[in-house]
Amino acid sequence: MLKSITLRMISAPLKQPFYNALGTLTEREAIIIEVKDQNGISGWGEVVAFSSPWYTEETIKTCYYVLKEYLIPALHQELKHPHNLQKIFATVRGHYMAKSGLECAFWDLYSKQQKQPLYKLFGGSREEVEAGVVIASNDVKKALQQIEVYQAEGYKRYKVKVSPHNAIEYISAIRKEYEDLPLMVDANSSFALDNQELFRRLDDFHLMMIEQPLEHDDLLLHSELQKQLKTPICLDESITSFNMAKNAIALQSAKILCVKMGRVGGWSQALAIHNYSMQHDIPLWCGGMIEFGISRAHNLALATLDGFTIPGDISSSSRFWEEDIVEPELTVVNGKVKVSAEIGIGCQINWTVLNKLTNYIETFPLK
Ligand code: OSB
Ligand code: MG
Repeated sequence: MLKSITLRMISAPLKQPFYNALGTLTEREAIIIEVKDQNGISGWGEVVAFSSPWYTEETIKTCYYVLKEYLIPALHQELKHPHNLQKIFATVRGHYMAKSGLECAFWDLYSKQQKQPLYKLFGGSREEVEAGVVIASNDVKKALQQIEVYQAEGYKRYKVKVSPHNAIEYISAIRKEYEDLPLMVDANSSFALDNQELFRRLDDFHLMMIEQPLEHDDLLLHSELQKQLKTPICLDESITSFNMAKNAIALQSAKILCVKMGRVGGWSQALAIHNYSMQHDIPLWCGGMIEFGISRAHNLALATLDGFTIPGDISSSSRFWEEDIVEPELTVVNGKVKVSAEIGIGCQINWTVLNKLTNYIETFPLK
């Protein structure tokens, strides 16, 4: 039997500003969701929408509203299995980021009730996961310095945020120093199909992939571009749900997909994308959202599944935060993260940090 759901609004400054083609981020808000059962066991989820709609339509405030007004009131104490959430959530169109936070909290709770590590529920087989990191700098020299630091930690994949104005400058400087670095770029939809010269030059840097070069909702244009490129396209922003992934694969809009559980609606959708992509030989990696330790722990569990063959945005807690809200913090050692053998998401709440970052709390008893 379920008891209550608690929403905590938190915020924390980033250690360094996060520069990308769409804007600059210096501060992160999130909603931390706790689902409690009658035995006092808690499951944890995190809403990874941003404070404003620069990257997805949803924001922290739209998520809070939809959770409070629609998703939480649709739940009841007798909810037996997290699988049943899909049907309940289908009464609300879209709002996948709000749904994801809540669904993730239920899966964590369920796996704790079953006394199992979460990743084992879904057949995850890896005990460690290869880690990738993002370079989101406004200066080539600083980007090179960051790569040097991350190389010392052994990261297996380097994703550089670029715009049409700086892509060649960044990538040629990096390739000059690191000929064989596993390198990719993320354009965050800032390129246009007629940037022919830019694509021709990028194609010569043996990049692992170009992430979301074109508009966030244009699968046809990506399909057109992929025909002209040697370098694989990876879709990020475009993959908002299982159906979008299915459509992108059918249209050959990308050769690789980035799965962000926090954006596609949680575990059920992420698993559907995983299974479908494996059937169609589309390699996957797990995308990050500059999130706190709870969402990272869910992502890490997702990345243990067989279809996730490319190192994702799985970086140490210390990449973004002075202190994370979980303990132990997520730590990359020799380019890998060990998957916890503990039940659920495999980490505890660091209450000192969580309380310090919390701006607002509301608890909803379940009827
Ligand atoms: O486009 O992949 C993106 C972070 C926030 C919003 C969008 C993106 C990102 C990242 C991932 O690049 C960073 C991370 O969490 O490691
Ligand atoms: Mg991206």
